[in-house]
Amino acid sequence: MHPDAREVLITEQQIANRVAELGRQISRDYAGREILVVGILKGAVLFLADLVRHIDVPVRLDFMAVSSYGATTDSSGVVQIIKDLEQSIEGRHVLIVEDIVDTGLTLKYLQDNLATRRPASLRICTLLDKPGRRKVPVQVDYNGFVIPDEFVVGYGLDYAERYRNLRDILVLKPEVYQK
Ligand code: PRP
Ligand code: 7HP
Repeated sequence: MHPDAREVLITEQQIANRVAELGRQISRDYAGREILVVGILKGAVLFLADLVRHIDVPVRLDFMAVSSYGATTDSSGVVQIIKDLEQSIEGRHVLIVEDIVDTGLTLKYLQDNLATRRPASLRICTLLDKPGRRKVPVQVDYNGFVIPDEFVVGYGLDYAERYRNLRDILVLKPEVYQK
């Protein structure tokens, strides 16, 4: 285990199994339709890359980058678009792919923003859900794992841009972000 981690919360194998299940479920739900998968940079990139390889309906990819955390473990609450989509989503079946829903502020903002662009449908898929931290309600359509209120890293998730490359999802030792 990484020396900055207190425990492994979800192993690489558990992630792989659950991502495959989510892909199968999404494929069934979208049978006969094309999905525009919107990945939210940067945390969702690893999850998205694995997920789309388990989806067997046609898929297009686009990405957005938003900012709310900076180099802290607390959301600022102010969401800013850093990079917008490259294509119109009007009339498309849009699936937002996120790594984690925490306060819900990021996804609520994205959902409201994308809904104004007149997609045919708009759903949310997140790998992790931390309901204990929610400030605004968000309707998540596909969720990998419900997790406790601990700061986690790995499989795309960072603390101050580090640890994204770790293969498991780990609980960070509090002294790492409290110093
Ligand atoms: C993280 C994560 C979500 C958001 C969730 O992004 O990827 O987008 O925070 O938090 P919320 O539910 O409290 O809004 P971050 O701003 O850390 O960017 P990153 O994906 O580049 O790490
Ligand atoms: C954002 C975020 N990024 C990494 N780990 C967590 O536990 C997080 N919650 N919200």
